[in-house]
Amino acid sequence: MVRILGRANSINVQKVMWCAAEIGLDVERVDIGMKFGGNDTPEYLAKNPNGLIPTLEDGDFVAWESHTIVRYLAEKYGARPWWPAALEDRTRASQWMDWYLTRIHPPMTVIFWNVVRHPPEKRDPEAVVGATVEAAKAWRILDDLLAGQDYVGGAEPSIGDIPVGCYCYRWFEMDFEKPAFANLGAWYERLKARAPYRDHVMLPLS
Ligand SMILES: N[C@@H](CCC(=O)N[C@@H](CS)C(=O)NCC(=O)O)C(=O)O
Repeated sequence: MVRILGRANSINVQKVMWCAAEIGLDVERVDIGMKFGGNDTPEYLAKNPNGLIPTLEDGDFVAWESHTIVRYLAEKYGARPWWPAALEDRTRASQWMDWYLTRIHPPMTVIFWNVVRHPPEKRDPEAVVGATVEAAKAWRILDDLLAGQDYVGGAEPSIGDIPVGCYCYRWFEMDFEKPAFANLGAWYERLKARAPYRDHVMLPLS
């Protein structure tokens, strides 16, 4: 059985678990990271020298980097629409996965740590304000796109929805002042209608 090493409240583990559930793949997830520890042992570092989660084990094959794992699972075990049939559609999906890394992740991680994860005395409200401006510039791009289509790759969901869809939950559910995005909100409602998204992404933020 495929094993995913990583705690359930990690956004990077959530991407992989959501993907596995959408393609109907049973995986075993092992709690590793933060309060569970286990990611700094020689045994873990031999699998993932970054000491980060998630790590995939599929028989003897080991891989890390959540987006790489999502692509691997969708290509090996999935089918369309999650792994699009046409190269152009897969490339479009991949584009939004890379866009997450360069445009959405940097400001959203600042917001997350300063609204949720840092203890109150360590939170920096100014940093949240600045990061919200940056995040909103990026979300605006996706909001504009979603005015004309239901999912980031077009009419059907795909792996392209997965990373940004995970941050969409955090954007809407974290308690901080933010601009409204109607199309993004409608897409969020479509994601919320999916049991795999509710089961693996919509977990209490911690
Ligand atoms: N680019 C990596 C980032 C991995 C990463 O930063 N993981 C975080 C959790 S979201 C981590 O391992 N933190 C240390 C820990 O949980 O102990 C990926 O997408 O897999």
